[in-house]
Amino acid sequence: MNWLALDASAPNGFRAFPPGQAALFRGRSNMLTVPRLNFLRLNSSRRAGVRTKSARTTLAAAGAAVLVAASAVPAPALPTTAALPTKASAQAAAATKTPGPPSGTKPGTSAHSLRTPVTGENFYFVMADRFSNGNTANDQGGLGSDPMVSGFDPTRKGFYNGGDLNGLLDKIDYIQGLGTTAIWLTPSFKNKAVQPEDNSAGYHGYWVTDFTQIDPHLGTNAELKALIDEAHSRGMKVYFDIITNHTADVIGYKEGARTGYVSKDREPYRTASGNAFDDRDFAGQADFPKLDAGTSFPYTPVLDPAEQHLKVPAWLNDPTLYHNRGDTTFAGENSFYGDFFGLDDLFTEHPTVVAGMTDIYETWIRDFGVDGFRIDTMKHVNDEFWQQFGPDVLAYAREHGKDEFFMFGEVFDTSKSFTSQFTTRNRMQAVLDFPFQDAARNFASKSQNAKALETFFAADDWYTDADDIGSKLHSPPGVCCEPFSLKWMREPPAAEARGSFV
Ligand SMILES: [Ca+2]
Ligand SMILES: [Ca+2]
Ligand SMILES: [Ca+2]
Repeated sequence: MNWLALDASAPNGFRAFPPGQAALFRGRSNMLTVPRLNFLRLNSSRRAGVRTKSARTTLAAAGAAVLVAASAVPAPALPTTAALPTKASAQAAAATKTPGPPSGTKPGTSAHSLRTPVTGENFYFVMADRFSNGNTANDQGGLGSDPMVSGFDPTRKGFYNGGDLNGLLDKIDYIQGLGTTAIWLTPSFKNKAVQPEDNSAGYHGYWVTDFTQIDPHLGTNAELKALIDEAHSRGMKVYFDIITNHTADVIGYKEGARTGYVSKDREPYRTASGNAFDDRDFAGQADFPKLDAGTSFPYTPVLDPAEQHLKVPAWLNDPTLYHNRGDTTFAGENSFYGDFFGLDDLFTEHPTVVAGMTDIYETWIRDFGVDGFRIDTMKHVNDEFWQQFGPDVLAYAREHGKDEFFMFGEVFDTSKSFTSQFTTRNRMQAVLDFPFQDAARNFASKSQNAKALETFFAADDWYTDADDIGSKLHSPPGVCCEPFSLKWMREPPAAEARGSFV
């Protein structure tokens, strides 16, 4: 399929990317006018009784793009070098695509903190494995020629195709030439190369076994450092796509693999000495009860002897730091506690997990200067985890000179009453705007009345939280600022100012 991205400079507001090229998701400032243009065109045509299929189609396609991004559906084969623009043409393109300042920073007006510091960024969202092969020596990840071991098979979409960080670095002129100011990498840590049960490989990065190392198929930590340093030297940022909810499927159950979910009501957690308790009563707390793999869980976690020390850091090899309740059906309690198709769901209520994940990601900030995180599967992790992780990581980043450090979560849900909880109660900076995606798509491709869009825009107050109060005291009337809880998904009320990073 082609990828589509919102692009104010394109005739219809969208830009299509040919197969094999990663999508460019433009930052908010350039996207703001796009929905309005489409809405106006559609509305005027409806009055005239003309079906505006193209507007609905393009907007719906843009909405679909985020689902592709979020679930890391494979893109087609890698483009050849010849398919990419030359440095000269890229630079020429850059000259016409460099974004202007956010409107809130016009001379004479107060800076609009909703739009700083990230809103001026043009993101290039890229899966290194599908971008460009800069080093064929790493294609098999050092695991030999058998695709079911190495995970490398460029003829199959579900396997590594050969792209790597060197390929990104080689073509950074091209990426910058598109007007990119921030590169957003899909998960890039070392994965379990192949999960035979799925007949697929970890090219997408969501099956992590080592959170301290770049996947050998993609390169080395030194190559990542080189990429980030080069990006920084050009004034570009680099964002990581990170996971705290689960690791690769390494733990099995004595009772059987990928088994059905067992609720806490049916089988409560038990302390190492066998007493039932509710983990939520101790979430994030130092007095969290001691657990035992043999007595604490509804299923008994077991490890293949060859994989007992597979995960890094070493604390991840402790099977009591996982929920061990069987597969999720993505509903209710099991949405938090269940395994995604066998992926080992971390016991994110446990203080050891909170501290361990915080340390992992702070290390990437300290040693590599990463500029921010897109956080995967946020809605499948308990509130208390985010309430500690978010402020701690943000404070750490700022202490290490990353004044514009920014995290945004994937809360795959279309209800503002739910998504907003993560930026209010849970103290995270931002979430991706799936409610907007849903509202726009319903209007654009499902023939829903525009009234639903109006209702959507009118409901932004769900995102208002305590740190709005102080900022408003320092802002001119009508300007709503959130210096800490920057919510780039939430725009001022005026419809023409709405944009969304779908
Ligand atoms: Ca390669
Ligand atoms: Ca979970
Ligand atoms: Ca598992």
